[in-house]
Amino acid sequence: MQTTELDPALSQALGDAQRAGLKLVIGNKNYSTWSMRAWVAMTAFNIPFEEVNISLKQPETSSQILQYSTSGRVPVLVAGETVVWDSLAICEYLAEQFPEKNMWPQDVDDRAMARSICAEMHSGFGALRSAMWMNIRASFPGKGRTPEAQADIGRIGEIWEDCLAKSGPHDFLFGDFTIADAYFAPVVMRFRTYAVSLAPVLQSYVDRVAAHPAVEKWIAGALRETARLPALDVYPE
Ligand SMILES: N[C@@H](CCC(=O)N[C@@H](CS)C(=O)NCC(=O)O)C(=O)O
Repeated sequence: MQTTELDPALSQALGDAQRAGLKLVIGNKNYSTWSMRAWVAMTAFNIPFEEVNISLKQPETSSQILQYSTSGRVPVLVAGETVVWDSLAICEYLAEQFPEKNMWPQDVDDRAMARSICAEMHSGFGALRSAMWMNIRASFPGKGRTPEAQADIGRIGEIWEDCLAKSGPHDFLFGDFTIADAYFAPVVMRFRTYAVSLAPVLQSYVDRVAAHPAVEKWIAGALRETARLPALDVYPE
C-alpha cells in the first residue's frame, strides 16, 4: 500500500489535504470504476485529499481495505472520525460538506435529473459493466457487444442526448462539470477502449470528458501503474 500525491504541487496539496483531513482510499486507476468516480469528483472540484492506493485482486487486498472500511470495497472516504464508503454516498457527503462548490447542478430540476441518472448508473448497466469492463490502457475495439450491453449503450446515449439537448452541445451534462459527469467518466473510458461508435454530439461529449483535467490526471495515473490484472487485460475470444 502506498500513499501518493495528487500533482507536482505536492507539498502544498498534501498539506491542504492533511488540514482538510480527507483521505480517499481507491483501487487501481486502470480498472477501478467506482474509485474513479469519487476521485474525479474530488479532483475536478479542487477538494484536497490524501490518496491511498490499494491494488485490487491481490491476496492482501481485502485486509488492506478492511483497515479503512468494513464494507471491504473501495472507494472509501475517511474524513477525520467519519468513514464514508460507496461512491455515491461519498459524492453526496462531499456535496454537503462543500456546498459552495456546486458539485450538483444548481437548478432543482437539473439536480433531480442528475441524481436520477447517477442512481441509474449506480444500480444498473450490469450488462455493460460485465461485458465491457474498464481497462484504460487496453484497446478492445468491437468487443463485448452482447445484445444486453448494446441496450445499455443505447440507454446511456439516450440519457446523454437528453441532457445535452438542454445544456448545449458543447457543455457537460448540466452545463458545468458536475458529479453526474464524474459518474459517467468510467463509461467514457469504456467507450474509448471498446471503440463504441456514437453520434457526433455524443462523441464530442466523450472527447470533452476525456479531456477534462481531472480525467486526464486519472488516465495519466492509470498509464503509470505497473500492477496488472491479467484476467482483465486480454479479451477472451
Ligand atoms: N457500489 C459500490 C461498489 C464498490 C466496488 O464494487 N468496488 C470494487 C472495486 S471497483 C471493490 O472494492 N472490490 C473489492 C475487491 O476487488 O476486493 C460503490 O459505488 O462504491
